[in-house]
Amino acid sequence: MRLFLALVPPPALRRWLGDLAERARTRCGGRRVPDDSLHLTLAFLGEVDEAGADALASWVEGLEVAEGEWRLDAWGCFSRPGILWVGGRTPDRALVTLQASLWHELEARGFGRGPSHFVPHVTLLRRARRLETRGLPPIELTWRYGRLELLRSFTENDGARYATLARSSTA
Ligand code: 2AM
Repeated sequence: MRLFLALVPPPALRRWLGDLAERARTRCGGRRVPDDSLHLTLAFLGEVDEAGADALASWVEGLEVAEGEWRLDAWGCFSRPGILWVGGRTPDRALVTLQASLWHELEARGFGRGPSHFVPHVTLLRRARRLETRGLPPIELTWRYGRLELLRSFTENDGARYATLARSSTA
């Protein structure tokens, strides 16, 4: 099964992000990530077997993530495959530290190395036809987080869907 570790936005923020995604879609085209699939990927793990998934779930349930506030104030894009996202003007230091500490542990668990450059972002559109961030509305949002999730990705006809396998503890 395809697994990844992510932060999932609280409901009110999810609605704001969904609204931004719709406004971006009318301008840029492409496919909107459904509101209930919005997330910030911290570590993409790829294919993991059932025993590996169980071990990861136990680990995640025992983790305590320091609470933080992520300021979302910038649009960005990755040219392939037409990804339009929201994130911070500069990578948030607390998130970069969290991502690095997760990968430190994942490496010890045999998951290889994490990406050399981590750009915290929330993907709003995939396969955008017009990858242009000028003219999109200004963003000023705060994401208060304190829990991460182990998610499983399923590919369906209309895109990916995610299911939560485990959540970290609250501090
Ligand atoms: P992104 O949308 O935040 O960019 C679940 O599949 C998530 O893992 C995706 O939303 C994507 O993050 C990230 N992902 C998918 N495939 C990946 C890959 N091959 N390498 C790194 N991250 C990937």
